[in-house]
Amino acid sequence: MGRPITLKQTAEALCHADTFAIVAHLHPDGDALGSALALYHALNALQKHTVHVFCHDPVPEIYRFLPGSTRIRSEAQPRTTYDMAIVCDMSQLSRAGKFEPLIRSARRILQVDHHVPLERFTDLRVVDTRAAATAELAYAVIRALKVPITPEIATCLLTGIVTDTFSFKFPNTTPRTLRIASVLQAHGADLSTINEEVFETRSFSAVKLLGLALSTIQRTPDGRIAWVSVSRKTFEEAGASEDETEGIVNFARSVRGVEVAMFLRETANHKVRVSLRSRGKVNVAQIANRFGGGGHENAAGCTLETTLHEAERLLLKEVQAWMA
Ligand SMILES: [Mn+2]
Repeated sequence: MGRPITLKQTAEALCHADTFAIVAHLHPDGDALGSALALYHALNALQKHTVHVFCHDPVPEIYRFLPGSTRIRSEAQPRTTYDMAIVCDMSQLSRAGKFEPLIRSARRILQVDHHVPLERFTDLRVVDTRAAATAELAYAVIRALKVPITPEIATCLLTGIVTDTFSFKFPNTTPRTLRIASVLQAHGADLSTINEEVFETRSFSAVKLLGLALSTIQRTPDGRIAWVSVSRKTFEEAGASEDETEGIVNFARSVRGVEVAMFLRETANHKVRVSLRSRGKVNVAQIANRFGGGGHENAAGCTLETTLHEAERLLLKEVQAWMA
């Protein structure tokens, strides 16, 4: 498909378009929302005619502090053809949920992403798997547009970086990550407030769920795989919703000797969503891909259409095969 697109060409394509649909992936995280909203603010600064932001799911409570979060639309839209759709933090268009047709009908599509590529749906791509967060790439795009970094943009982008690096603790944090973060802080993003909002503020039901979830922890006899499972019953007991499970997988990962951690939860429509984390050599993106999912080497996810118990069995078998 020809040579990779440069940031300059990306900026030109953005300048030529006048109506935009920015789409974050379903079950959004701070990186998807932060990147999408930063681009939203930047395009508004360029006085574009229409800039809409979409996400299949409502914005989780912990990300409602993001400037512009109330502008995110999750209702299906009447048929409109946008000059450009910008897809943030997703490697497959199916991750856009109900907004996939809206993206496909746009005149051009720009992909801004750092996942292992799974599907090639556009020629206009700012994709780099070495970036810790899509927010790093959104930052590069905004710089190429020569839009000033306002405190709003800085807050959105730094939230993306903080979310995906687990506050600079994951090995995806690079010198470039820290350089960008320092620029964002200098432009008005408040690092301690972001950490407080994303990691240190939970609802009562989320903490209750955390306790119930952690009591289910199991590990293999060799201690290299640990997992936590949450059934519908447990969600009901805690009075918690599916978007209140953020970070639970990291507790399983933190157990000494664990190389692969899994977090399984039963969804309302009786599927099983799985988060995978690894420490060391195991590439969990490849494991997730076996089940139709994807992600990064050390953090990935997938959804299985089966029971919780069967999902545990299938995943364990797959992870053990990869570790053998
Ligand atoms: Mn991301």
